[in-house]
Amino acid sequence: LWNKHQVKKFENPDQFEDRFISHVETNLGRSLYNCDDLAAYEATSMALRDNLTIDWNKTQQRITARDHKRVYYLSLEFLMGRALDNALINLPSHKGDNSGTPSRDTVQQSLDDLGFKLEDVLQQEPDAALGNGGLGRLAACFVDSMATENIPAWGYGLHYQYGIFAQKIINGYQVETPEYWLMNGNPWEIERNEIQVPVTFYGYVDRSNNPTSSTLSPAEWIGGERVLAIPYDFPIPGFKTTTVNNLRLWQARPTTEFDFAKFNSGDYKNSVAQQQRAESLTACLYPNDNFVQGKELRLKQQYFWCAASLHDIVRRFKKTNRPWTEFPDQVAIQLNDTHPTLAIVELQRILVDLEKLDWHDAFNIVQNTFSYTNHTVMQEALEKWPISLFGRLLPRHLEIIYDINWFFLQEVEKKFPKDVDLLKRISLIEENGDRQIRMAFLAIVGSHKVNGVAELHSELIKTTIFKDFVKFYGPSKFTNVTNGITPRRWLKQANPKLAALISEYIQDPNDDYLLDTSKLTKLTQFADNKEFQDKWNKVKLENKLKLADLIQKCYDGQDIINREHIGETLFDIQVKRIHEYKRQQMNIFGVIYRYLAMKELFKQGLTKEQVAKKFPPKVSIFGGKSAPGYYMAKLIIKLINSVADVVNNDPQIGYLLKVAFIPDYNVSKAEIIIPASDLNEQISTAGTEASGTSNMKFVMNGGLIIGTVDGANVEITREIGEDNIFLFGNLSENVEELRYNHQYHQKPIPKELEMTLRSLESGMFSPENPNEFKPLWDAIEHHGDYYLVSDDFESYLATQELVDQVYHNEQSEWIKKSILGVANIGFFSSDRCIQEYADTIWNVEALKPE
Ligand code: DL6
Repeated sequence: LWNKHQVKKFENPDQFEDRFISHVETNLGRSLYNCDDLAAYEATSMALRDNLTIDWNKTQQRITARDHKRVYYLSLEFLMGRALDNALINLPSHKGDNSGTPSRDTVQQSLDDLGFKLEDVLQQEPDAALGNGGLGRLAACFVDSMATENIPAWGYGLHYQYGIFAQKIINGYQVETPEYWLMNGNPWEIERNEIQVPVTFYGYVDRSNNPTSSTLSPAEWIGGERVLAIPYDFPIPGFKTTTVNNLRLWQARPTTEFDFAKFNSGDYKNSVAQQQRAESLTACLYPNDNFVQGKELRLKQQYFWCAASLHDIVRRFKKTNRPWTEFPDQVAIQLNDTHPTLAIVELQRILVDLEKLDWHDAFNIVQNTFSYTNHTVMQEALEKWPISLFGRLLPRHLEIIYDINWFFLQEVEKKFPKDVDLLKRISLIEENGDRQIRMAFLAIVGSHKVNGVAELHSELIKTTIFKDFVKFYGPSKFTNVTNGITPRRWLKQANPKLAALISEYIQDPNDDYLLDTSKLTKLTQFADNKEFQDKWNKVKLENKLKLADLIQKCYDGQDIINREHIGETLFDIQVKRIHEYKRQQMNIFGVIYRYLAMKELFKQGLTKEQVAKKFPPKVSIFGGKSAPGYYMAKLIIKLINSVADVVNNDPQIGYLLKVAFIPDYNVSKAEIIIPASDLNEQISTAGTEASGTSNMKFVMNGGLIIGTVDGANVEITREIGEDNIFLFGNLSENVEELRYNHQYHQKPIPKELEMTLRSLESGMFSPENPNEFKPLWDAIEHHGDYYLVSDDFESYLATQELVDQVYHNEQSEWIKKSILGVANIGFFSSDRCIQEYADTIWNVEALKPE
């Protein structure tokens, strides 16, 4: 009977249209005559989700039937962006396939026939913005690649009601507004009410049944507060495969144990208080990037998510009836930063307290199961939790951490007897002042591999923050997996015209290069080809016009960019979180200097054409959010907007220099912004940006980098050649000494920077309050210039001059560099990363559909 009634995927445009109409009329309860773009988006998404769900079921059955090892990727952030276009790109048939199966183009045609424009329908979807920046978007690229590479994998995260805030710019200042992305429901998620995992907090540890009273023996944790974790599942399609993986996001719900006593006694408010508290647990994403705030609610989020995910993972494993010793053969858990480190402790608790394993056998299983990715060396981003808070929330987990530490320190002592300083430095507990748990250290001890995210970063962690661990474990526990991005979204979806041009010239009508990005090297032969260069340039121009439209919309219809001159205007873009270490302040200082220098030339009587010779047309584009409590970052945003106000309204300057700040930078805006760049800024202080991933996205879209020798810029240079990137600035090995010098010697700052800072002081950009930007110049002149702006400013300006010269005087050279960048960026596909993780860390093989 089951076979007779098998649910079928739509396989041709006609069936797609049937499915679409059926969703409109039944699920949405609308008629086709009363179907707007939003309903069309919902019905299209549901039709596609139907197909994906069928493949999802088959994928899961296949994994279970083969008893195959699974990977679990634990990340507090998944910055997914929009799902519909991504699902369309991943539809099974492609150009050259005559099977009639709908491709993105045929769905577009069907929608057209039904009276809708795909472009408008796609716009209806809000971004799933459940992340802050690079770390969250990396997780999104990874789930895409794991499905594409047929790795049996699940992502686990939280189903925040409010993702990252929506950024508004009011009078030049960032204002945060909540964004309820689930306002219209979400056709991409399946709420699974049949699964409800209880999660406990607070309470005490009961040892009355334990004759030894040792913390190493099973104990009972009597929790004080209980909530339920409900999963929401998102199908994750792969490219050119029917593998569909799962992203499971947990949402907190109150238990049904409603306090009737309080209710009956008329205490209505308190009878529901606990219910409300439960729901607030997963209400909001913490909006900090590379910074920890140390709030109790955040720790609760972390435990809630780890406990629910592990419960799920263990339940699935137990169904195999294998002995516990085989757990690491069946399960690999990757910790995306230290946020999920509690999973290590929770698994140890499950094995010792619930499954009654010997403590050491259990910890052996734990270590062989987990691996940890570090994403930052910055002190302010390394998680530490005060013992007092931790012990109150998770009393049994604290005991387990003490035991892990006890055995670990014993091993260290054995290997390095009497090195008390080492013991202090390496302990999982920081003893200075308020005692705190060092989560990164716990993640290292509980894992079998630790990786950084670019070569330079992976070396840095070994010589700085984790130096003692390398001394103890030896270097082999530490490895590198350089980050990557999915070329499906960041080339095909974001830049369809460039993708079409590439597939035409490298004669790859089926887009196989999106799976094997080494095929992009075939572009090298066309790097000097005039016809190809012209076509390349035309695509760039079209993308720049699209971005000009977006900017115009952001500026309420004011057309900042002169379209007549757009072809000769260099689009110089820096989009990323606003952070002092990423140095948007240096970029805007550079813009100010350029403006002042241009004004000086005008003052000397030069004509516009003469000024343009020295400072050719350029638009400096910024985008990015600041953490709400990050004063300096917010001031940088204000400065950018204030400079834009002055420069954009200076008739003498006109189209020669414009500045734009695009509010509310997110994934779908990035898909418009990145393909339009000529130049992109990757200018972090050397040694601070672990990898960066927008650098890869820009190069994949034909943008050239101006950047420091930092993060993945180093390997990008190696891959694309140093002639095709504009590097400048001090190297990471000199940073410590430069910082030291700033503290102890007054070094004169370069005259260009001096001129810039004095213009700020004069009130040129803040006439009502000349002191408004004081903290920015003070940071450089009086507070040690921690981010070394004064040390890199001259070489930054000199390199910008070189950029102008090549862009304007050697156009063909510029395009050649752009083509060679794309040709050699293949290494940075996230498919390559996932293969490296699978081979060297997870020990898992692909499981291909038959
Ligand atoms: O690895 C992804 C991404 C890197 O590309 C960035 O360079 C790095 O800053 C970022 N790190 C974080 C760390 N935050 N925490 N926690 O977001 O990771």
